[in-house]
Amino acid sequence: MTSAILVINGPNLNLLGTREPEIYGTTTLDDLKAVTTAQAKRHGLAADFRQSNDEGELVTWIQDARTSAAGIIINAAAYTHTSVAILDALQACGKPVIEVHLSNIFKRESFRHHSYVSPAATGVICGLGAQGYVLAVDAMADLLTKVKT
Ligand code: CA2
Repeated sequence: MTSAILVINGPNLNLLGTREPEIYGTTTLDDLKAVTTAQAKRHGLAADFRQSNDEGELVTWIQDARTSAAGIIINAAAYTHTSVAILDALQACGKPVIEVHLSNIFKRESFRHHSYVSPAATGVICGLGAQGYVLAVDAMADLLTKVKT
C-alpha cells in the first residue's frame, strides 16, 4: 500500500499571500506546501501537494487517489460550497478524507456555512490558517495507523 497523502487545493488558492491578507494571511501556497510536506515526513509519509482552478481536474485527482494515495486532505476552496461532483468523487474514493480551510467559514458569509465536502470527511479543520494543514496531516497519520492495525 502507498503511504502518500494527496493534498488537494481548489480554486484561487494559488493567489494566497498576494491578496486579501486580512482573511487568508500572508502565507503563500508554496509555504503551505513546505509545512505540509515537512509534517508528513515527520510521520514517515509523503505528501503529494496540488492546486487546481478546474473542478474536473480536482475530480480526476480524487478518482486517481483510489489507487495512488492512502488518504486525502482537501481544501476545495469555493467548490466546497457548490460541488456535488467533488462530494461524489470523495465518497466513491473509499479513502480517509480530512477537510481543511484556512479561514473560519462559520464566521463568514452564510453561503460558506454549508460544505458539500463535509459528509465525505472524517474530520474538518477550519480557522487555524496554515496550522490547520499541519494538524490535518497529524490527524491523517493517526487515521492511517488505525486503518493498518
Ligand atoms: O478558508 C478557506 O480555506 C477557504 O476554503 C478559501 C476559499 C473560500 O471560498 C472558502 O469559503 C474558504 C477561497 C480561496 C481563495 O483564496 C484567495 C487567496 C488570496 C486571494 C484571493 C483568494
